[in-house]
Amino acid sequence: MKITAISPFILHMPVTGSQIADSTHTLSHWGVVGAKIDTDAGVSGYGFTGTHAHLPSDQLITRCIETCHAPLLLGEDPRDVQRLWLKLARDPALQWVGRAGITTLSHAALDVALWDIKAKAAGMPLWQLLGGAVRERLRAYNTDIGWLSLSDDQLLAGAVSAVEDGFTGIKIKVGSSVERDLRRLAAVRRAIGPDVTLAIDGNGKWDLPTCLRFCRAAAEHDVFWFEEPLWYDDVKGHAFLARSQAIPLALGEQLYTAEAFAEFFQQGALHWAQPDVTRMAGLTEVWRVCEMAQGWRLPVAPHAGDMSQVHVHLAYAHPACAVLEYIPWIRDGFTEPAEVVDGHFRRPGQPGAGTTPTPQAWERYRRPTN
Ligand code: 0YR
Ligand code: MG
Repeated sequence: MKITAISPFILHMPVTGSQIADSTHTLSHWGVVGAKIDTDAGVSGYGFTGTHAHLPSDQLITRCIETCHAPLLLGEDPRDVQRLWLKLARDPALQWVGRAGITTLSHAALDVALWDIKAKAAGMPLWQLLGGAVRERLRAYNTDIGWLSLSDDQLLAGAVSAVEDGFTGIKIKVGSSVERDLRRLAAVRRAIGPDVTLAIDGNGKWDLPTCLRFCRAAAEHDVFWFEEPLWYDDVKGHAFLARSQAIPLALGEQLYTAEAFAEFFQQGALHWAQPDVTRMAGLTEVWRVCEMAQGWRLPVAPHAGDMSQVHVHLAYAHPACAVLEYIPWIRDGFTEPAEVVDGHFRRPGQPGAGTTPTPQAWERYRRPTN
């Protein structure tokens, strides 16, 4: 089998409501930015990274796909995913300009598209190709009810209705002010009762003293994890925070490499690893992080840059993945949407990686790639 064409694409799909905000970003659309890879066998694969739908920066990614990475893949056998991963990651010219950033996001999309082809060619859903399912059911947690842009009333109504819908876990955003966030955390815990897991996500906004003050008061609400309390790369700060208070720490959605995760593991600076196939160089690199987490006997909760279209396959196949994030923004744009029934992700049945867009989404959300 040979790769015959690589076509970049940009889709901008609307979020729930008109816009949402966390501590650092406000957005109205999720960017699904990636590539379709065609082969001489009639099989096509799709892969994408996730962005905040900022067209000029999305076009940097599609340009990297088109002019830098695609020429390295044309004519190759797409099923050689590990060899092709190395070919892209270790290309001397690209390594010089970026071991993280645009080049990695481009690589992420292409690596997933290759896995999609390999699984489709094998006639299997990706989880099966990865070794088969290690669990009967995969627990979902809902993030889409917890945005900082929601009023207190909206937040509480959303949390209660998610629990009524069957979710046994939710996550709310923090990082506005300690007082407001503590008030909302306490109110949500009261509304959902003691049995639902409740995580919080700071998106890297606060400094260490603010986190210490917040955690002292937050601990009584049984916080499942505190995600990205500090700046993404601050290993020392997270290591200190992990040791000085009781709430478990989660992070990784902004880390690009397995080496970056290795540092956090070695320093005891995280409890939950949150790699993302759309941020790291694809599933190939994220699998390494899952293996590393397993070695440290720590759980993985993949981050929803792909809105769980691909991670649902990973999480059914890898024993370290304990729970998966649910945000329904883009699911209807795919031929097999990530679907939660009774608080658990349905196991995908279609061959591939879950990345094939519907013709309707293709028609409706497409934006120019240059
Ligand atoms: C909005 N999930 C996250 C969204 C979300 C972000 O910036 O991208 O909140 O990806 O942190 O855990
Ligand atoms: Mg997060």
